[in-house]
Amino acid sequence: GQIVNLADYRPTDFVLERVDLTFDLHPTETKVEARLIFHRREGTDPRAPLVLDGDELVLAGLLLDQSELPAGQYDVTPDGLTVRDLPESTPFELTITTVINPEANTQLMGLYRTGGIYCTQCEAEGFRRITYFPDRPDVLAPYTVNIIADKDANPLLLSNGNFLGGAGYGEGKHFAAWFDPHPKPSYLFALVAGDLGVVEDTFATMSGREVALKIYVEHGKEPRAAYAMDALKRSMKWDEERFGREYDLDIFMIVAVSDFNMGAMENKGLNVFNDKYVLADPETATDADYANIEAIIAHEYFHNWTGNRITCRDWFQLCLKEGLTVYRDHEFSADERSRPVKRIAEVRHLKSEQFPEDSGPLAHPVRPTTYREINNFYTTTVYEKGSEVTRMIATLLGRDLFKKGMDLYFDRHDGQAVTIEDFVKCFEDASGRDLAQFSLWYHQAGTPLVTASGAYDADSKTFTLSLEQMIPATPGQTTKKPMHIPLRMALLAEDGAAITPASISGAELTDDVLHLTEQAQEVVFHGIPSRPVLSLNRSFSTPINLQFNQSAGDLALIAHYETDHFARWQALIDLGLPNLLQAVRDVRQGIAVTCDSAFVDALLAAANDDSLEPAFRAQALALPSEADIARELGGDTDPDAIHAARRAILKRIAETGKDIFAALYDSMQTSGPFSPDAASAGRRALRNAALSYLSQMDGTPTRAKAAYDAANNMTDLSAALTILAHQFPETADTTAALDHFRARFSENALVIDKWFAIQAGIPGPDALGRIQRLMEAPSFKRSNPNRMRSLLGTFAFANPTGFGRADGAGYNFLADEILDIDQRNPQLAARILTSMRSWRLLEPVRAGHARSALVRIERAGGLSADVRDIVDRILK
Ligand code: B3K
Ligand code: ZN
Repeated sequence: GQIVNLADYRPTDFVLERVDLTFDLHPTETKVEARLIFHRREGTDPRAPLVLDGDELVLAGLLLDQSELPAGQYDVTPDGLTVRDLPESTPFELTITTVINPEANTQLMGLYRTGGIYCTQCEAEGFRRITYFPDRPDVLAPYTVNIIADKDANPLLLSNGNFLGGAGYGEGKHFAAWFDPHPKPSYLFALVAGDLGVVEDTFATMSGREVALKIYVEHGKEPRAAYAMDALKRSMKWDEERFGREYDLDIFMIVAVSDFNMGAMENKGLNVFNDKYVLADPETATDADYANIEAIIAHEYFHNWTGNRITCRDWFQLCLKEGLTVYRDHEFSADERSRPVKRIAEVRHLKSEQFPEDSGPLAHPVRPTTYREINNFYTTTVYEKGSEVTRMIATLLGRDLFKKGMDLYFDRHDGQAVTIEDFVKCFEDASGRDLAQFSLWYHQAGTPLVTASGAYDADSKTFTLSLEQMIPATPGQTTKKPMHIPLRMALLAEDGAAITPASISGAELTDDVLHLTEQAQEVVFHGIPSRPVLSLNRSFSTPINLQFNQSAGDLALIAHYETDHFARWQALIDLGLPNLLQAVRDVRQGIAVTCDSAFVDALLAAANDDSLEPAFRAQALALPSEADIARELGGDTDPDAIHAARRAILKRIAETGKDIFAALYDSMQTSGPFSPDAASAGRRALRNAALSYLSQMDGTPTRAKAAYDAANNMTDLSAALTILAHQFPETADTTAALDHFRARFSENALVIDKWFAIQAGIPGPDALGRIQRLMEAPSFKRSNPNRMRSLLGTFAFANPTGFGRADGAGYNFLADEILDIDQRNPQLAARILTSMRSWRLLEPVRAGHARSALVRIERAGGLSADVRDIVDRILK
């Protein structure tokens, strides 16, 4: 890949007016005729050639205004087509015929085959694998699409927009025509053809239009699409109520496919989904699966306005649609479920995925200024930190002004391809607030470190808070400016009551938001009658690392009294972390692990507090992961020591809380028919957390085995199986349960993915051998991304002791696999390779092994641009 720089952006020389595509589908030789009407953009060089992108295309015909083009007037290269001597001022029509091979398309970009159907994935640069085209997001046009295909094999012919009509075509073929009136960039193009079952419904929009809703799945799987349909209707309603956004076509379709590089794709009117995020029933889907389906259905639907109606000027602006749409889907889930529990889950995810990215070799700004391979920028920074930045705008402006800014954005930019600057300007104009400093959140990479310390003076009745911010250096950015950091806060009295200061100096305070804008700031709260306990960064109002040495007593008080339940959870984590970190040091020195009883007591008090929702209590019981602990330690990672230390703390909690856990295990049982609602899911989560602790205490698989046998839904079944496999590997009970599970669900690929993932996560040095044996299983399909992610992805991302085996065999194995996958599916290979991004934090011996494995990848011949980009940056 060539380096692409934001600074080099300029509009195209030609304006695309209309696109007319005809597909004659064939598994190995699909013919695509593209009729493109262009005119030269006013004010551009009248001799400039038309340069179109292309990738792995065979050009079979080229006409200008219906006449053959002389060979001298165009050039074809491996990455494009250049046409010269085009009309100066009149529109012209270019007719391009290409031949492509969907069957051979293992990259899953462009037009490919999966499970016997034709499907497309065009974002970011897949459309150029279909025809020669100005394949960039700022080229918008209405599309007409004609699809011709064998009728028996492909009764269904779908594309974007509204259905125009269809008819027989002779020789057993038929055709269908679609028209999408909304000008769109090529990355939103979609085509699906094949034989699928359908679930149908309708939605009446707020202005009274009826929209046909269709979800297409493999025949026989229709009942498993009911929840997705329900989530879709709720999303449509929510977007009308919360953002005033109405759907804009006669039909909205979702197609579920089993081979897909990511979660789903928001193509206009025709979303294509990884079937993992569509199909669910109680027997085969966990509560987490249901929640993911709801969130992803919502996310892709919300893109219709944030992404499709208003799109990105260039790929540097990716967070314009992704950060904003993630924010919208987070808000949707918070409204549909429990806001604090949702926030806890978001922050856990942000800290475990985005924080490591932002502190390692792959760190980049939310709005980057340079890339080599755009596929590698669909990152947790662009998505999740991008969402956090949007959330902070909402926090700074307050609900009403934020809404005013969003309305202005929809109004001002509908139908356009715009930039982050355009987006931010809408909030400045709506609120009158200067967001220049705030915008650094888009441009400066790295997680800010905020250091806080407080001092109470009883004589003057003042509480002084000293705040300092530091933005760490990141690749390409050594010096940083101070940012605008909105910290929600509360002051609590010893009895937990809120203290309202008489006045404050040294910082702006709006509602409960304290504005840190300088590198260092001293904030004085006046009229404080007694020593306050400060709850800082409530609801995680800003994505920072906070260094604030609060006493265990203060944290316990927050954990007990804060009205913001996120802050309660955070206080419990902050109570626990020092114990976990000390335990790691103790294990490494061969000393017995101890644990502060203030932490265990606070944790058990929360677990046992019936006034709290069960889902919250389950979150409280879920200790930071081994990777989280490694991150907090900040280097010299010894995965075995971390594992042993965490286990020791878990055991201590289990023993102290055994009566509580036993009682919870009984009382949290749900009765009646299964319901995936958040409250029932919370009860199951708490019950299974209790089961896990009880099993730790028992030290035998008996209880988990009984739970496995009694389970009547996938949440409980997979929880019990995970406890068996991870706590009691290779026991007779575990082996029997794994065999039973495989046999029972052998026909269901998504459940077999769980079977692979659970085993890939079994800790310890035997993991690698297990992975290698599992890869020999008949059900292991290398061409299926879900299967690869469930086995290799889980091993590399979520099994620190197995993958990080001291002899380096795990890293070496992964290097071989990456090189192999890269031959077929570079995007997948590059994604799995990012699991090695934190290699420099390992203790020296492991770091050496990891480095050699990476160097081996770097030196291998024939790397894709995707893997080349990641490995170069990780090693730099
Ligand atoms: N926009 C797609 C992601 C496309 C990834 C391309 N490599 C799904 C989403 O974010 O909604
Ligand atoms: Zn998205």
